Amino acid sequence: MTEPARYDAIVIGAGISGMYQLHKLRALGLSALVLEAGTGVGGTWYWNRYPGARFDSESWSYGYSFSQEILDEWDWTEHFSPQPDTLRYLDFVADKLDLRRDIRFRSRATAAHWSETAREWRVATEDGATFRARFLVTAVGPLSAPTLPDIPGIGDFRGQSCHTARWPHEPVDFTGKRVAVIGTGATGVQTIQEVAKTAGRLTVFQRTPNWCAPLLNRKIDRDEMARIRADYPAIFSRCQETFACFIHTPDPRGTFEVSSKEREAFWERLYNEPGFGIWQGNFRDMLTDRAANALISEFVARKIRARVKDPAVAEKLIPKNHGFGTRRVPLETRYYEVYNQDNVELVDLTETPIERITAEGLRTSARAFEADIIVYATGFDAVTGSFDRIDIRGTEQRSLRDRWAGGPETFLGVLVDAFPNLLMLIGPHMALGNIPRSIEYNVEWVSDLLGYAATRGITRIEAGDGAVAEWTAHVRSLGQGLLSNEIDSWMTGVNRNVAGKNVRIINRYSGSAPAYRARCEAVAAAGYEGVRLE
Ligand code: NA7
Repeated sequence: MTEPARYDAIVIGAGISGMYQLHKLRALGLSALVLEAGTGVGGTWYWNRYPGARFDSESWSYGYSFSQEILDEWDWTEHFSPQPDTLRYLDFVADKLDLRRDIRFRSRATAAHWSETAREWRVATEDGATFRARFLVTAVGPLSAPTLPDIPGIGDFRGQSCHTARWPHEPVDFTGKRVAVIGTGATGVQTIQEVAKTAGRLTVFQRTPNWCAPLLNRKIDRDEMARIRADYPAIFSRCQETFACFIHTPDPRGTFEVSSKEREAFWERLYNEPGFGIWQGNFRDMLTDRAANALISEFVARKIRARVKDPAVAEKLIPKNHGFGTRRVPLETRYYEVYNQDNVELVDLTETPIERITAEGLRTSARAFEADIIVYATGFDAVTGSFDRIDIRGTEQRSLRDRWAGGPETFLGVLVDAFPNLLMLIGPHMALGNIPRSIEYNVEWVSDLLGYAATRGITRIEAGDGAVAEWTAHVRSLGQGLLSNEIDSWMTGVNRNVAGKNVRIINRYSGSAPAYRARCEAVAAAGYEGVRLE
């Protein structure tokens, strides 16, 4: 019997965070192995190949900022990059940094167990392999465990069916086909507006409408790319200062501090600007003051009514159980106009729920729908789901899944006590804004900690007494008073397709990114106060 190969660190996931983490581990002189379930790099952008998938962040604010060479050599061609280009970008980065030689593809991690005696993690993959490492870094992503709807008969359908996050690598042709799309989140919206262009008949099955706003994407030509490149230092320093690392940040004014004329003009401007400005750059009280939120919601409702010809359909598309911005705002390109097309029908599942999937299509309480293709845009077991799918066991074989059954508990979103040498990237309790900006900070903080440990002969890192309780209480208190925590969504940890995920929890940090970084800096500056280093 030979012992499994041993590394200084194992990273689970070769998406944006795992790729950068590998690069940083090498720079520290540590041996590293990345385990990746897919056949290529890219994580989210590898898996989500559905038609219409693209950024809602400005491309030039989203890419890696750490390498001047990458910034110099990569040209973005659209302000909001489509998935195939983004995947090409991540492949380019993997080539540039020569990452693939330390990535084991087709390797889904199924278990990770801590051995106190060996002071190491043992990680098993689906294909039966085992690896050992002093440190385990999870780079599994907050939106990477897709969930199919809990509807009877899902295996009975005889046509083609696919979850958007498990899209085939070969293109799917919708031309003239009868297509059913279930789900109207950010993914559903992008899919629907694309499929509607060619489908013979598209039926959208909507349970909860979302407040969508225009994306206003444009191409980037060479001259504009040159200007963007010259502007990179300013762009990235702006992203460091904003609330959620976007180029947009809340307006310091309150909704009622301006006249109704000024307010209307401001919203009109935001609605006609590209990107998340209307969500991330709106009045500062939009997500905390009910009256303010009701006003912006009414503004967006008016836009929807103006864009959808049939007033009854428009009303179905206007959310009634939550205000604008309290769930993730899908950005759209002529999404509402899709419902003016003769080949598109909207089915409101609150009136007529789906009873079952059948061999020919699906059946609601009102009637049967035949389909050639069913698209499940039904989302993810978010934030903790990708951890739950791995049997992670810390000291005394305690399970992380059990530990987090009542909601995640962490220190800085990076460490959990009783799970020594486990370091999480973009885990629970992290801010989820313009995510690569948070990823870079997260990876650099973790790498600094590992470097600190390496130079001091530290072989065991664990959140100290009280640190997890204090940070968890802090994260929970930040969530108080936020209207977004009063509605079910992946942001509140609710997914009714997953057993035990029907209660709202605080799973993400809702303070500002600068405040988060300040706390992490203070911890590091005090010799990693709150972390037990042995
Ligand atoms: P979301 O935003 O979680 O959306 C999932 C959608 O699927 C949503 O409209 C759900 O309705 C719907 N859904 C889920 N289960 C069912 C069942 N059983 N029946 C009918 N409809 C269902 O996921 P996305 O992939 O769109 O986006 C996730 C994030 O990834 C996104 O915000 C980006 O940041 C990237 P519901 O609202 O639950 O009533």
